Amino acid sequence: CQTRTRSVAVLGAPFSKGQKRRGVERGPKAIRDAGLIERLSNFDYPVHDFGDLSFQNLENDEPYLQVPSPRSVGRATNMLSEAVSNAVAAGHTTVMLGGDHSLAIGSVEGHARQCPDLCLIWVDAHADINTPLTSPSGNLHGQSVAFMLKELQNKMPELPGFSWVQPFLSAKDLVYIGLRDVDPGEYDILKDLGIQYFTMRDIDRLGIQRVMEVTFDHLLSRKQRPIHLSFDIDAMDPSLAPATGTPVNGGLTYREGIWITEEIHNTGLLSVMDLVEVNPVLGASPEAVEMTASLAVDVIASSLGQSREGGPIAQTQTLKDD
Ligand code: EXY
Ligand code: MN
Ligand code: MN
Ligand code: MN
Repeated sequence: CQTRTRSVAVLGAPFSKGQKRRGVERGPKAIRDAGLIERLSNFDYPVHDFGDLSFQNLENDEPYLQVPSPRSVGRATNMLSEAVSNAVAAGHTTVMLGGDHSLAIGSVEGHARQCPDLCLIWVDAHADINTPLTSPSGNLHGQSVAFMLKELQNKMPELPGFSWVQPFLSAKDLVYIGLRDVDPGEYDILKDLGIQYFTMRDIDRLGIQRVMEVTFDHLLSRKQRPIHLSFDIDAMDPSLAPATGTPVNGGLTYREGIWITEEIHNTGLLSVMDLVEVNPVLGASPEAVEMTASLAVDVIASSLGQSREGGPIAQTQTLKDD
């Protein structure tokens, strides 16, 4: 995690076994078809599209407790972790296209291998912090953060496929933005661990500008550190992002979403981002899919410096080790 060059890596992760609906594995293609690479090539830094990872189908992946496909998710996230770690080591600002949100276990872990002092901004309608024991659905895309947190280590059963991942993140190094559908077990965890989070109600009350100020105060006031942005498209209002598996009304407006990503870009510290849960099979029409995928492109472009102000969009930045 030393020098960040002016280059971007795009990595597709066509994977859907962290939840039960089909189609989210086609997210990377939908986002590329909406013009991602062309959009990024307008920027004045090189863009490396590493294509899509290929995930094999695992036979005999029986549920563990009530968790479906644990070995498939374990293996896919392990593969993704390697790929993200390599991309970061090569000096790229890395963009991971999902796929479902269980993939973040791999992308954040791989990022943390190169940048152990990273902080995590999780933009989502959901907290994705169930443990296999609190989860109402069993789905691993609703549990990703629980695998990362050191404080939850003794609450996590050993899941087949996950022996490769050890918790690596502290609760204080995480901020949520956009929450509006939190399970009872998740609420207890958020409160017990004192995690900083902003629900949609908090955004209504404070305004998105203040929310971002407090976010950066919380994560960056002691020292500058690399940011991992994990952006679930269902954070956005379903009127803007209908093609997703678990839509929840009352989400971020377009301008709130773009404010978040512009402010993250402006820190100069974005190191890896995920854009997940675009499911082209769930759109009610081709237009609904196109709208969702081009919103994903806007969110990514804005995170990487596309500005409503115009002007130069890319700067070389250097992150120094401690
Ligand atoms: N909290 C619910 C569960 O754990 O099943 C729903 C999780 C949906 C997760 C989405 C992708 O962010
Ligand atoms: Mn999510
Ligand atoms: Mn979500
Ligand atoms: Mn800039």
